[in-house]
Amino acid sequence: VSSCCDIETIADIPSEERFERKPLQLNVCFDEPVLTGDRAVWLSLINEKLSPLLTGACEVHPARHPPGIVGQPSVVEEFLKQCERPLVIVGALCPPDAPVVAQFLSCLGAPVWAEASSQLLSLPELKPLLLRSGNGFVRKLFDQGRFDGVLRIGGVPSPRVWRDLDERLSHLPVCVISEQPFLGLERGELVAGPLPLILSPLLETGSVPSYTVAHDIRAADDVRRAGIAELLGRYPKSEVGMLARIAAHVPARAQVYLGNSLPIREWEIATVSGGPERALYGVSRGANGIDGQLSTFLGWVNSNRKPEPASEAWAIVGDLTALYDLNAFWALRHLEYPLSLRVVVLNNGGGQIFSRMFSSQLFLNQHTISFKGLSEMWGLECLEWSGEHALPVASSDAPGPNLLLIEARPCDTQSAHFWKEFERLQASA
Ligand SMILES: Cc1ncc(C[n+]2csc(CCOP(=O)(O)OP(=O)(O)O)c2C)c(N)n1
Repeated sequence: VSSCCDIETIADIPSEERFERKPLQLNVCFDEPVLTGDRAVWLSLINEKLSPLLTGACEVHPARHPPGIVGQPSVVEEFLKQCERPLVIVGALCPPDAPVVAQFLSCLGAPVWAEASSQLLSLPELKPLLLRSGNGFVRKLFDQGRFDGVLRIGGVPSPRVWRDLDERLSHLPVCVISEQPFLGLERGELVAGPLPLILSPLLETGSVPSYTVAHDIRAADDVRRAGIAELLGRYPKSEVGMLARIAAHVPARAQVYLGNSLPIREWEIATVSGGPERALYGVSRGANGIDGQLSTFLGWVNSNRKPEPASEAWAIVGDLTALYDLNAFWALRHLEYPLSLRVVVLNNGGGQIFSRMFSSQLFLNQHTISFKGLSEMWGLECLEWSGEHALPVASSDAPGPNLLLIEARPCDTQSAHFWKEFERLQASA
């Protein structure tokens, strides 16, 4: 996306904004419920304002990123001065920014809840700070009043607890340090710009206060983490259990792309006992379309650092997501580097993210499609994996771009048991 802007009121719809010749994504958030007259007004205004862009009649200029930093970095210092027990939430980070963020977090010493897309989960120096037992546990800590402020670093986090900060946790102060000028909430302090420009001066001037992770929080997280590891071992054919087995198989420094929908949420649980060391993560979340994700994966690996010999790149996506991009492998011939590509389609027979949101099965788009036909279409090796045996490996490890499609079919019963016990574990005292 070449340019971003926050559209908070109708008057904010940009009329002069100009975009580079690149895909443009507009996220328009409506207050719920959306079926009011306002929606029609919005739609017609958006249409009117943006129609020049859609017809190609707009002038094309380079993107205008805000120069330097938006907001005062001193806001971060002020925010931290007011907090005795902050929680740091780390969303998506650009890989080159991860070291300075890790240094800042180590210095700060506060508990950290990081998404896989933060690139931080496997850093040994952060292990004592990371809370790894999931959304339910963190929500519980909020309910117990264990945090008196939230510092977000990086992209807008996907877990529910982030949105709670606009709802039942709206009394807690929030400060955001991000590359993009988006708060992702209706409130809070924002300092936006290149993260090293914001964080390095704080580190250099010694103005980062020092916190600790409370012993009982550390202990409760460790107990739950061990409990989750035990569940993963007990239900190896559940969806998360199979993801954990995949994670154990992915080599260090591999590129890992997580696509919609559950794999993104499940990966953090699946790697509680450790995932691939120093993996490079790319993530495309539910707010984005589920379409085009396999193509995105191929484009992403092609644009990443030149891989080391025998380097592997893994994509893990849902079945509907894969079905929305059947033509993706066309791009294989354009890959510039020899890579071993592993595309795992987690075939749970539909969009299971909706199974815990809606009572009607209609939302799931259930099916019994097999992905063998897709591999035949593109001449790819395809292996089915029901979790009964070890994860299958490619029959040929010949150098050069090669792609193995793994259709993983989790066991519904084991998945149901896993989630039931997982939720019980989260809720435990
Ligand atoms: C183009 C597009 N259509 C519909 C959606 C709404 N949507 C979000 S997640 C999802 C289901 C994804 O299913 P699947 O890839 O099988 O993953 P699972 O939920 O099983 O993990 C859908 C349809 C979307 N994000 N983009």
